[in-house]
Amino acid sequence: MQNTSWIPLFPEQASTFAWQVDALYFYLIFVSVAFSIPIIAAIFFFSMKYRAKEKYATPDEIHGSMVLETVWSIIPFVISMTIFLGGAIIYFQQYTPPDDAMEIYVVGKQWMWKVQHETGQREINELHVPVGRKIKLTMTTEDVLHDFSIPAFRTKADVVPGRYTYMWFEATKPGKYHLYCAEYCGLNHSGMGGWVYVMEQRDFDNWLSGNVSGQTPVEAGKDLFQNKLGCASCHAGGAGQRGAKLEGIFNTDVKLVGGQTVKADDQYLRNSILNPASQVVEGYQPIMPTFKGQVTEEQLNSLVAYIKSLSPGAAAPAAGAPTTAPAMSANTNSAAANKTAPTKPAANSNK
Ligand code: HEC
Ligand SMILES: [Cu+2]
Repeated sequence: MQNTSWIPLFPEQASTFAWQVDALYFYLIFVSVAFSIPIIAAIFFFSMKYRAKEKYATPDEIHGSMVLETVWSIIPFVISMTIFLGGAIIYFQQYTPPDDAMEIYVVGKQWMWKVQHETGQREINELHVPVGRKIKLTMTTEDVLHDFSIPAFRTKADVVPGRYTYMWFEATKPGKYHLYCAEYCGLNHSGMGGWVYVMEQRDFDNWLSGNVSGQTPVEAGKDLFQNKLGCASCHAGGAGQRGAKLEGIFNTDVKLVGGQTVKADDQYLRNSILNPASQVVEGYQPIMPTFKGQVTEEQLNSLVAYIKSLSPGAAAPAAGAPTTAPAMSANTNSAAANKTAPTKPAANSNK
């Protein structure tokens, strides 16, 4: 959406974070100005008042003032603490994704953003989200460091090779907002951007239904797990099971050989697939082969999503979310059926 302010110094405010970040920023500007102006005025005033009237005059000595020292220590202390608190509160909010967020996977790659929705839709350099819903992005990259940045939402986060980083936001206004890579990542870094489309829930549902594109991450993960990568040959239940139990482990504590305990979060699952020998589960032999180099980041996301789906209580908070999409993705192999299912796109479509 176009910036309509008369001096376009700031991007639009389009998320719940935006006013907070701006308020903090204006407060910093206010504090800087409120100190700079009196200091500059005092420099001029004193240079006039105390200018040398006679050469080699001996000025009066000053022996210090307890009151003055105390005042000019305490006031700046209080001010800097307000700045610290403001920053800390916003930081913790932004970097603590809520549990009930809708999850979307993002993979950075020189020089594009690949996005996958839980319902299977994929997009490149575009991100469609519904307005007024909490959205959590789980992000990683196939090559170098990138940084996912949406100025209108006042949020950005590094996207780091070999691990997951997270970002969350809640868009407040339908519209089209710039999306950037904010970390220099090579020749076409400046072209690594796109658009975030914030839509009314109804329009978003229509968009989802018009874009059914194959497997959901969980389905893709299941396929990899059972057929393509042969994980099931060790991990399927039954008498011959050689691999650790995966059902219900997400977000629980796992005991490792050596007595250590780790939490089975996304990072741990990811690492268990890439470097199984580095964290061996207690009671098992380190026989699991590494899958490093054999799976792409997107496949890894799918495997992790699938393993998470084996722990229904702990994962998949989006299941209860108000969207018709999961029902529609059930008949993915019938695109025609999907086209006719939903009502006509709303007149105020924001695309
Ligand atoms: C050769 C048998 C074998 C294969 C094939 C195998 N695993 Fe494993 N896996 C194991 C064993 C044994 C463990 C427990 C010891 C360890 O942590 O390395 C394990 C542990 C794990 C863990 C950690 C489980 C926990 O309870 O903390 C995950 C996650 C996992 N495997 C996923 C996979 C995935 C995904 C694949 C396929 C890409 C796969 N495994 C293929 C044998 C296997
Ligand atoms: Cu980049």
